[in-house]
Amino acid sequence: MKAVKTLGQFIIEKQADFPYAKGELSRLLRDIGIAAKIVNREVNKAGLADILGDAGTMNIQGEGQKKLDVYANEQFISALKCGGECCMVASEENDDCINIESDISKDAKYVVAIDPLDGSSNIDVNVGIGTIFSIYRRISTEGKADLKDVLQRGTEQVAAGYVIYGSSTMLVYTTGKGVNGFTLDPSIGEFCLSHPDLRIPDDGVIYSINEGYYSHFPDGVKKYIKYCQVEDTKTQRPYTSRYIGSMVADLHRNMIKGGIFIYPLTAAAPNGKLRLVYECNPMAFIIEQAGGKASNGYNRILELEVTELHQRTAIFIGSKNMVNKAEEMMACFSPQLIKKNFEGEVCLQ
Ligand code: AHM
Ligand code: MG
Repeated sequence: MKAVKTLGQFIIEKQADFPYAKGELSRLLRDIGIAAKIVNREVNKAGLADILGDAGTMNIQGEGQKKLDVYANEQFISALKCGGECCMVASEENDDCINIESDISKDAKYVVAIDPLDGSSNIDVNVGIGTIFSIYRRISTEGKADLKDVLQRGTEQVAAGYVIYGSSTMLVYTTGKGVNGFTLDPSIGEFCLSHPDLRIPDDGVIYSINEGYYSHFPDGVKKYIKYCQVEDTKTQRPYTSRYIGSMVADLHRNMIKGGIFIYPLTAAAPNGKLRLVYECNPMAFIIEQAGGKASNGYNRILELEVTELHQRTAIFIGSKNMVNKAEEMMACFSPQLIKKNFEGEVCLQ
């Protein structure tokens, strides 16, 4: 019988790769794993416990918060506070960064950016949802950690990961040395290594995009969608369209099977919908570490300048050759032209 390796054992084993590491990052990852298990327990009870539906509040982006959004946010923040390895948290659900001012956290080296529950619109209908997290080393040297600690380029991430609450619950993470996936075994309450050294195929046959917005996409995106739909046996086209509407679930599937996920600029969201700091950068880090590619259509996501906590971006992410092809088609239409076209459009919102 194959020996089981838990997330905790794996993290300790990997710490040996960094001889001068003091175990802080390992403990931080462990804290995130614990919070993920607590959130998973509630997600699994959704429908039984009074946890479905709207919380009756809005986040800074004007999006209605679900009860589970709020619950997950509280759980992750509380785990990070109690763990003592994180001095500041930035969350999709909070307008500003949260300084952790406990005695055990005062010398903490790390800041965490998090989307506690991504894919909120799927919460009430038993469809896969996720948590996305990104870890940076604090760069400010005096006083409390501040905004600049979290406004670092994606290339500066120390670790990133996601949890997918799906048909089974998985935690997938990278510290810049490949990607590993752990499945939660509910019988022992532990994440166990199930997907060592995850690699995304260079090519795929799945494209994932909300085609309902087709008429409001930039021309380069329309051109790429048409390319996906054209018959060509050599490149296995037409491709298959798969879109769940939960970035974590869509990307997890595409990472395993090969595919591209696109959330472009649209007339309704001229700066993109997805957030750079706690959605796109961590996912880009993971996908690149798995051998894939992530771009805003023109430039590498991880190199984009970060100026705002809740900054949005377009994203084209997944199998390397598919993203290259999409970029090739975007190159025919400059970002300036896209903006100009949007200005002439009727806004959806
Ligand atoms: P959320 O963070 O409010 O849940 O929104 C992010 C989600 C992504 O998971 C998903 O890819 C996208 O929004 C779906 O948006 P749309 O419904 O516009 O296709
Ligand atoms: Mg989100």
